[in-house]
Amino acid sequence: METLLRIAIQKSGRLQEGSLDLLKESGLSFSNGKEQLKTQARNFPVEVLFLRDDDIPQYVEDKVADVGIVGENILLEKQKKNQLIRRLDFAKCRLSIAIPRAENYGGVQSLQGKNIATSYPNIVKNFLSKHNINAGIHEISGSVEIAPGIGLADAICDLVSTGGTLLSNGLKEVEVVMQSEAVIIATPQLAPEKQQILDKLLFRIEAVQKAKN
Ligand code: PRT
Ligand code: ZN
Repeated sequence: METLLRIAIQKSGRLQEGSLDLLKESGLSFSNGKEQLKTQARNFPVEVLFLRDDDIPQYVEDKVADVGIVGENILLEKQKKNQLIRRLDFAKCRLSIAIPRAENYGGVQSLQGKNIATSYPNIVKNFLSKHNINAGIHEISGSVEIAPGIGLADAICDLVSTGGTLLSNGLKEVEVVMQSEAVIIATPQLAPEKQQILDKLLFRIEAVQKAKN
């Protein structure tokens, strides 16, 4: 049986199109993607799995997928056995702390004793302990920006790209915790035949990236 490299990408959302475009621009052609949960390239030994981005690091750790495309924010948050192989130059954003616009901010120390709502508890925990801040973390999975307005938290930590969402929720960005973009992750040790396929794909991806810059 032919060895296939299994690549997990986001099923739908902000990473989906960029991920699929990258594979197509690298010369891979697919019969169809979106409705199927799995599709095989016609002209390259690659199989694509469509998953929720949050699940991809675990699938890669468990070797259900060999490689995945996720945001660096997800890679860092999930703390799985994943290797960062390459940054991909799309889905750029930052993970930032924001507070109500009317409030004064005197540096990270102002977060002492506050309650922070976020979908990224591990990243926030590390950030706070690095700065010796004791603050409560309130984990919520979506609509984080409304938390201060409804009295659920004093501050939030969420992804920002244009800043429009913060603005329309009466918040201001006060700390950038990390910068993020789409990245390729892989299991720490790929079988040699799979590594060969990945190397060939990475070579093509590099050519695509060079042509764009
Ligand atoms: O269903 P699934 O779990 O797969 O998708 P999801 O809803 O978790 O993720 P999705 O599709 O929203 O985002 C996927 C990835 O895109 C994120 O993990 C980031 O790596 C990246 N990305 C880039 C962003 C943004 N930019 C972004 N702006 N993800 C989310 N946002 C949201 C942000 O959470 C906030 O609500 O957009 C809003 C802010 O945008 P601005 O432009 O108003 O600042
Ligand atoms: Zn998600």
